[in-house]
Amino acid sequence: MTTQHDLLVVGAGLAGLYTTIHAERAGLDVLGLEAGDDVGGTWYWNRYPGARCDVESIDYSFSFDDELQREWRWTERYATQPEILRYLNHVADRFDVRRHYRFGQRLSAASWDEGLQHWEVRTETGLTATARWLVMATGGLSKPQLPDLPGRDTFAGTVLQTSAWPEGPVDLRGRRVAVIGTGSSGVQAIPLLAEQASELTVYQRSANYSVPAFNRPIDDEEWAQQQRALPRRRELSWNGAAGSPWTSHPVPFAETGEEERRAVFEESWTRGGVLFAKAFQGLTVDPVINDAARLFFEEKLAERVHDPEVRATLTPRDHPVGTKRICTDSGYYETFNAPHVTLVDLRTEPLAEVTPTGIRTAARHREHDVIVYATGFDAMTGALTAIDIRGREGRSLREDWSGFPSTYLGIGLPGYPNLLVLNGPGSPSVLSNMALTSEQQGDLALRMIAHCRDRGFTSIEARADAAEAWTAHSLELADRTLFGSAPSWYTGANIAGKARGFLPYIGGFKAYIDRCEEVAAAGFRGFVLSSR
Ligand code: NA7
Repeated sequence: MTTQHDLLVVGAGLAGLYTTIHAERAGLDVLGLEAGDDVGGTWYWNRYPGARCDVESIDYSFSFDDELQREWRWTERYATQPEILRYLNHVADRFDVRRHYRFGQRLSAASWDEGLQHWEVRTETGLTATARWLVMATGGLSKPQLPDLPGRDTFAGTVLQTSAWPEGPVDLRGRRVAVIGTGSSGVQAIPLLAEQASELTVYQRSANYSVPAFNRPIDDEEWAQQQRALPRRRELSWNGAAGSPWTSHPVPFAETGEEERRAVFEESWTRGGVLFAKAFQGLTVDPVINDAARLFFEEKLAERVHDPEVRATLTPRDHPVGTKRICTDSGYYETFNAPHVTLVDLRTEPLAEVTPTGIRTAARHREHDVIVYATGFDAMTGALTAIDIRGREGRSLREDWSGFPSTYLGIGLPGYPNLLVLNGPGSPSVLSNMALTSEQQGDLALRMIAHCRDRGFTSIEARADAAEAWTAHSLELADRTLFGSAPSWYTGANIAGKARGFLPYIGGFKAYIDRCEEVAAAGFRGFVLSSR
């Protein structure tokens, strides 16, 4: 039986949960569909050892409910995956949101019915439903990428993937473990895998910049202090470029002397992780500042890795600092000082094939009992193009997005009325704190719906020219930075055949909010509103 609703929300991660909670409050009949068997989104799937958020726990949490903010006590500066998943379960319980969801329901198709002015969706298990509004809260990093390596499926040992890690303990003691991939996931997992494995071999294609998290437990005193500072911290985050309270050094790089520069780099280093890229304004724009950051990083690396050859392999060569997301680690580089850990440089020793017993490179064969793939995601578009989405006159999103995706503010797609994409390409979300961007995106979607309902419109659709202009603006801003020179998932470079271009909006969270507010205040300028 096909059920009928006002709104379908796909996904039960941060954005989906927020939207569903607030849709109910707005009096909408909402059905949530989630591929996982419970809430959590990213934090449901990515259960690999060492998985942590690289945004501080106090910031990476909902701000919409003061009691929720006060009652949830984070235990560490950077929360682990289990703790974030517990938090999202707490949110789901507290706002009784699960009753709106059907779990274990992965969307396979969605099509717009122009006559009935609604979306009809189907899941892989055959569930069907209709609704006037379809909110896609499917996540920016949720379509895993498993490389098509020769012989991949012949491996007779254990195959693990960071983004689909099994529930419950995985015993790797005494086993010869290989890891392919050294992005954030690999960098977080490797130190913990090394603690268990008898031999750990890391196959690295590109070296990344990784900065220690300087993680620590939050004691009662720090917690009390954080609570006192929270209102101000939130205010700074909502007005900041990345949804967090941190800002760059107030003095421009060019006006600082050597000593001041070192002090600034040192301070931002000890802030930890991705915050290093914020040391100076323009660090990811100006090659001179970037190079100074690179030299500082390389000095730190020399302190962390003893063997000069291993260190050289771990030194990033293919991108400026911060133009791929800086990894936030806990003992990553130090792991390579251990005698049972081997680093294989796939640049000099390309991977030839996976065999039933291990991995063969151009140089030799190595035996493994376990292969861990930490090979990333088809970011920002992959979760949507995996679904057969059909808009007006049967047009296909998969086809439309075989080139670079054109969106209006990330949320609106020309040709797809009432399809609202949260944290989509053209939004700043993956460059920002997802907890706050999810609130902003959920609100924007619900405001668009309310605007239509209050005025008797049955559909809202981004105009093609508005989407083109927004996308061109977004690409133009990215062109002014060093980001385009990095072969990253931000630009689609990690997926063979994917159209290249900087996918997120780089103008900053606050600038984006301001633009959304202008558009909303002008009656959702740039969208076509109609009634049938
Ligand atoms: P990433 O950052 O995309 O990293 C994937 C890693 O896997 C990266 O080192 C890739 O090398 C490597 N990779 C991918 N395909 C291959 C093949 N075929 N052979 C060898 N190595 C390969 O994904 P993560 O999951 O680590 O992190 C994603 C985001 O999640 C992160 O930025 C945070 O925002 C949270 P490459 O660099 O492409 O040469």
